[in-house]
Amino acid sequence: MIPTAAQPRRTQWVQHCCIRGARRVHRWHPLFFLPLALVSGYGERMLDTHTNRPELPPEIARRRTFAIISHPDAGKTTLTEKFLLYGGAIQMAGQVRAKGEARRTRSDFMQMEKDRGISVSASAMSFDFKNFRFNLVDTPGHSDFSEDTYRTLTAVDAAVMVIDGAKGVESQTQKLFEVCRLRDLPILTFCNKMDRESRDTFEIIDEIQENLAIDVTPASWPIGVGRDFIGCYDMLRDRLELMDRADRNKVAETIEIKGLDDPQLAEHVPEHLLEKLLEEVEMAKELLPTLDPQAVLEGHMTPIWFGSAINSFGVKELMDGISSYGPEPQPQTASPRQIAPDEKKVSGFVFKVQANMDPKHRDRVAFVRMASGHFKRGMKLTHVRTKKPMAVSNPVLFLASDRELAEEAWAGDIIGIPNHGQLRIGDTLTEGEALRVNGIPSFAPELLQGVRAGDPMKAKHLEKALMQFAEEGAAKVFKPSIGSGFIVGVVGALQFEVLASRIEMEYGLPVRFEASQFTSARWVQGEQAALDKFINTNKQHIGYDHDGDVVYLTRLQWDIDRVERDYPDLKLTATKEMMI
Ligand SMILES: Nc1nc2c(ncn2[C@@H]2O[C@H](COP(=O)(O)OP(=O)(O)OP(=O)(O)O)[C@@H](O)[C@H]2O)c(=O)[nH]1
Ligand SMILES: [Mg+2]
Repeated sequence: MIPTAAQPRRTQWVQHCCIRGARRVHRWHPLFFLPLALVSGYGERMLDTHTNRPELPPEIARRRTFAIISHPDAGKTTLTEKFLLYGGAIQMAGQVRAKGEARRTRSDFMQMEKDRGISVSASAMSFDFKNFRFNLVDTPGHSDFSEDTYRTLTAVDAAVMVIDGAKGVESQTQKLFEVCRLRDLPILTFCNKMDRESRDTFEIIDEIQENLAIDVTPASWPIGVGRDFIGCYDMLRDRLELMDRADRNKVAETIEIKGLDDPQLAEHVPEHLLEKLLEEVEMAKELLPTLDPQAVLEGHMTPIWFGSAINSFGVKELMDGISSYGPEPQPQTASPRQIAPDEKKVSGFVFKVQANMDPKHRDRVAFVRMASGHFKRGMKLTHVRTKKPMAVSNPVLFLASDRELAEEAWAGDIIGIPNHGQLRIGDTLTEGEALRVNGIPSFAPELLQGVRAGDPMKAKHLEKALMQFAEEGAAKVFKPSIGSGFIVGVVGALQFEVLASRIEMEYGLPVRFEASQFTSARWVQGEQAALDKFINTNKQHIGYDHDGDVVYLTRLQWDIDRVERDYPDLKLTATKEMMI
């Protein structure tokens, strides 16, 4: 064994793992000592989910609904593009790398996303891959938009966590991971950008295990890094996947081999890389847990694939992994009872609303996750919040940047329902039963700014635009009871920029955001008489949100404490429950 630079560190790691590994084996991996091939059953569905739940109808069982999450810039949108490419949804993936006009990705549909090369809003896409139907949501990584990402996580059954091979587990990855854990979401990991100088493979795996407290099992093992990166050894199927650097959209070349001592390996892997590969794979097989499908479904273990999204490398293996080890549509928490995906009756809930998504269709679309049943176009569903019937006559499926009329949808699918503002985030649709899906988060607005139209004559137009964004959930909008203008509340500063850009693009209105005299907003609830008295004595602090609900605006925490003390009959809250 030739000592390498990474040797001393790795030895430490080995010692550290031997101790921990032994513990892990007993805790999670009764199958650890069985040959890998017997355990994994990769490729076919061999999952034994050990539950008493009846088998799902095949149409539901073939659905995989997941979000792609990570720290900004790890490559989520690029990966989404390649998914679409392999799913046959688009001919040629757009170049995420190109900024400005040249950038034309399918999931970043807003102008600002195209200009800046960052995602500011979650977007859904449906496509077939082999026998499976994937419903994928690409999420923004920037924390200023995390409300959107957190809501998305309520609508999916699993998450693909993307890690930048050079950066490892970053702050936002950690936060999002915690949210997934709260919801017990299974997580599959993709370590991206292996074509660049990246960290030692063991180090990356260890960092995930340590920081996120989850078992990591390598589904593939990278061969070389940076310029030397030539592909991966598929740990689940014992074969080589070699990357084609010349053609970014080309599917990797697969070479079947018979185990690690197959002489064919030497024909494809240069000597200096082969030695390291053999040593590392042997060590990984010895020290790291073997893939346990049940532990993945329970969220205790994450399989990791290595690749390079921009070079389309490792993506297909990840997709196979999602098909084989990702969960089927799961039951949905709701009150007064849980909703099972195989219930005959149709139900679904709104987790996102987006206006003016496409300049060709100037309307508002509610993103609905189907929770149960087999939905058919034209069905009349009950809008539980208002108890009104709603004929869903033109639901859409999101296909790449286009939409197509959805003739049907099954539990697990994400469809769009165009509407005129009736559908709000958190709303549930059923065939009559008063079920309400709960747990959709709402963040307190942390930054407040005043907003004015560049042209004072356009104040009415501005009001319309702001109300639209408030209903969409993109911002909180308050109209102070004294004076003119509006106050906008958001979670992160970048949201102001997105709003300004959208108001200009979508409504043709240049606007100015400016410092506001207020810094905090609290919704005020209570008996009408107590509320009226409060409003009358605090006029200069009172505002109304887009629903006409009363909000107390101030810049002092002291004021809030005072109101709470002086008005014990009133309740002040930093967030407003979306579902009334
Ligand atoms: N070298 C290299 N660059 C990549 C790879 N994948 C993505 N990138 C680049 O990384 C940058 C960020 O990629 P995106 O896909 O926009 O990242 P994202 O995670 O969607 O970013 P946000 O949505 O803003 O959080 C782009 O410039 C990509 O071209 C890769 O495999 N190798
Ligand atoms: Mg993105």
